[in-house]
Amino acid sequence: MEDLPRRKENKKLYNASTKTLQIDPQVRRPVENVSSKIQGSLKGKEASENRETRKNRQNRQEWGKFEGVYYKDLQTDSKVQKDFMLEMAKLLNTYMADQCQGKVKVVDFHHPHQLQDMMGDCLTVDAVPRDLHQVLSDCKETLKYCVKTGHPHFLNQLSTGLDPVGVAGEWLTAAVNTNMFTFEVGSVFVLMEDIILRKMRSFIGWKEDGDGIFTPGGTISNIYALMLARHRKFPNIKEEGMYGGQKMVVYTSAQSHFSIKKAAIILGIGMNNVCCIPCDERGKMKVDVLEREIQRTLSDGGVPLMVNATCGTTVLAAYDPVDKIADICQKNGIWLHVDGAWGGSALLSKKYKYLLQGVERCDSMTWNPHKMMGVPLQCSAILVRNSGELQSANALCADYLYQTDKFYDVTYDTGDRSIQCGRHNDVFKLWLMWRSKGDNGFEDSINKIFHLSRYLEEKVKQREHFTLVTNEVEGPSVSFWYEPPQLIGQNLSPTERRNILSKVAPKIKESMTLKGNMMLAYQPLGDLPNFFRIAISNPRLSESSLDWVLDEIERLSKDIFC
Ligand code: ABU
Repeated sequence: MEDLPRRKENKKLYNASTKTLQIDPQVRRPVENVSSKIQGSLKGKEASENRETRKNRQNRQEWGKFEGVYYKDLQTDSKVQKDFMLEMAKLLNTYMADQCQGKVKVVDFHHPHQLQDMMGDCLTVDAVPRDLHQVLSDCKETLKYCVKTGHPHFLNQLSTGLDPVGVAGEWLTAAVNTNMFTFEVGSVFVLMEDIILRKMRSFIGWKEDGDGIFTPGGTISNIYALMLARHRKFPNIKEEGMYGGQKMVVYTSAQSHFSIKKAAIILGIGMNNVCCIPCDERGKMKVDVLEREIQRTLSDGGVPLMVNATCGTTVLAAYDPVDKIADICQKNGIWLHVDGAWGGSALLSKKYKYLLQGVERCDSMTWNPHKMMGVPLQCSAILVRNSGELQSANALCADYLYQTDKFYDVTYDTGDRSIQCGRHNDVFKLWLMWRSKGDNGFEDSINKIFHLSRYLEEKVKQREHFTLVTNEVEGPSVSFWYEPPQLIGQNLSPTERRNILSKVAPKIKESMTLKGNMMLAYQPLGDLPNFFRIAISNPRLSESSLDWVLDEIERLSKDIFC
């Protein structure tokens, strides 16, 4: 891949006389410039073919033996298959090692159609097969543009890091390529799922048999919870639908995840019947308001269906007071769901499990090991206190799949409790990591993640021009504003200051992404203007890498706002 001309990245954006931040049109639209340069020198298909030839030349020495060797040869020659897979393993191993050691950039960002131009023929799929040399080159080229989510400076999401055992588990899962719906094909993985779900339930504090299933992410887990709540209250909806029923109301904090509203939409409850309870300054649900809203629903003739208590909100990582919410749910006979997608893993730590105090009183809990436990995406579980509820809500007993006259114990055919038919095996990588780390290893990781977040919180407190959004950080996410000194001391009204502040984080984010050396998240929250969020889920991070991130924010800001 030739080095393309880089765009001019930063311009002075603050206009002191008008007290505004300018959006530089050159920075906003770099793509056309770069792409027209490419197209000016090399035209269309010819250009793309030339690029492919160049790339092939570079890779020829490495993978020369695969030239003229095709997919069909993989199927007939076991040596070809073995050599091909070994080359892939080498490629992926280098990819993982380089990013985890911070040897490469976090991202080599290009706008969509720029990337399309650059990758050229690597992206098209047509009638003629490519040889395996090309296939390996395609993989290498693809990896070049992937965001390096295992890099110590990738802090953009709640899921970060790259666990080698977890990745090995995912490889094995892909190689086995089985389905989880029945024991006859899911086999040992069905047993592992049972063991891991039991283990997770035991960390919640449930002693009895319960229920659970791995799902394609926290949103789906939350949808399951609402479906179960509805099924318990109105079991006939499964057959009859919801025509003419009573209005059902779901309660969740204003800072909870949007998936609660999605669940209400999907299940026909309606997003306007999701009552968003305001939060205190730390982002925790105000329980007195919850109680009032439930009474209001009852006096209006509605049915309070479910309360969702978030343990680890998406932005501030706040934990709702589960115990107090459980009191209210118990008094009013309401299903209590805990969305612990982000913060549920604190249960693995004796030091931090207090954050979920009362969790054993909930009816269901979402817990995403692909976040704080560092399991490769995707790995999310819905855990249910009472056994049989998933089966009762979902079972259709398809007799081509879940025959009751099979020769083995069909209670191990777990698929009918799912809303899916075919289901990916998400448990093996988690099981393998749990085998290799043990409870103690996971506890150490969680403690380290929390320690790092406390360290970062302290550093943000100490640094000039950095301000924490909340002074009492609970989960391992640290949210803060950075106010460039160039903007401070200006004679700004609060509104002007707020308007400028709201543009600072997006501008610094743009700059870091184009430079490619780190990625952080930013967002507004209610009335609060944009701020950075650093969520820590990679236990391989160090204090010095976090210091570097704060330094880099200052450096980038200097370039932009000087
Ligand atoms: N499901 C919430 C994910 C949000 C994030 O990774 O930033």
